[in-house]
Amino acid sequence: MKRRLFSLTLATSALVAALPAAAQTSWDLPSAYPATNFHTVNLTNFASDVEKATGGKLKITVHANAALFKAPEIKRAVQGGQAQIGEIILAAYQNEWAMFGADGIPFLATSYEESRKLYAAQKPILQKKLGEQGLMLLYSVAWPPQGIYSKKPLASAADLKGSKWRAYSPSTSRIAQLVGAQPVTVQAAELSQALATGVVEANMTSGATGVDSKLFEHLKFYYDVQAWLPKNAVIVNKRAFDALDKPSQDALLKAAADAETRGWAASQKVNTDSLATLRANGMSVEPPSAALKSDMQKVGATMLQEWLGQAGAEGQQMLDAFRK
Ligand code: PCA
Repeated sequence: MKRRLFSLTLATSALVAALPAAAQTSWDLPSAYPATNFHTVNLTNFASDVEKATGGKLKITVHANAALFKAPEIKRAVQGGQAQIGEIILAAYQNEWAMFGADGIPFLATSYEESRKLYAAQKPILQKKLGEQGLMLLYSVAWPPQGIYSKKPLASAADLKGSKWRAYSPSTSRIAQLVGAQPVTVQAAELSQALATGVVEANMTSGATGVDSKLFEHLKFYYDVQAWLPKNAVIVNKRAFDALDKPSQDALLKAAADAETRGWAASQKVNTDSLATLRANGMSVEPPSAALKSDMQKVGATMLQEWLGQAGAEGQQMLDAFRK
């Protein structure tokens, strides 16, 4: 009896000692891109804003470069609560719900201005869907416009036939099929390695990822097609959010809104800077020929029809809102 009382006292004092620590919440934030990537830099600043605004009550640790979860696993990890918060690329989840892929359709929205309009049209349904999945959208930022990297010069899409094409989403795989290339899905964190081992001869991505993954070491041609601007989104597990006190929730939402503004500006700047870096590293950076452009536009038109077939009335409504 005495002994039990003793251990009870011990347990109580342990609990008291743990109290100040329990008042601090620590969250893990998996992201799939390198620490120097503009999205990741923005995430790090976001985390530090949150920590400052909450007086250290909410600490978010950013795990860059797919170190905690691989890119395609991040969404499920946040849904399941293995990570409280995470950054995903929406277009990668198009097979789960067509609307996630709206910003991955070639030539639907090709400039920052159009991309913002598309985001505005997408946002309400995105929030609703994520809400149903026990998630919340905190903010979303576009990647720079996507162009074609190739080992060989491309006069038209026919020159892509048979080439090994790296994809990061269902739509980038579909492009490969439509131009007769061989799609292989490789996440950004493994792209350099895939190039070094020769499993990739062409791909579509941004200047930003071209610089991150030093694509100029293996692919000498970049065609600035400006085909679409896919978005990353920072999502939080709703239960984790609800467990925060109100001031911490407000601080998180405020920091997210600031990060969104910062991120879009950074994306635009990185676009210009990274194309210059590609050139400085000996890459040919040119607009596509008229033939290559029109071939890719045809691919885009096919994919928009296919996407509408997948997305149904909800997709059409979003498209109407975007085009208004
Ligand atoms: N970079 C990411 C997605 C879009 C982009 O510009 C990647 O290549 O995986």
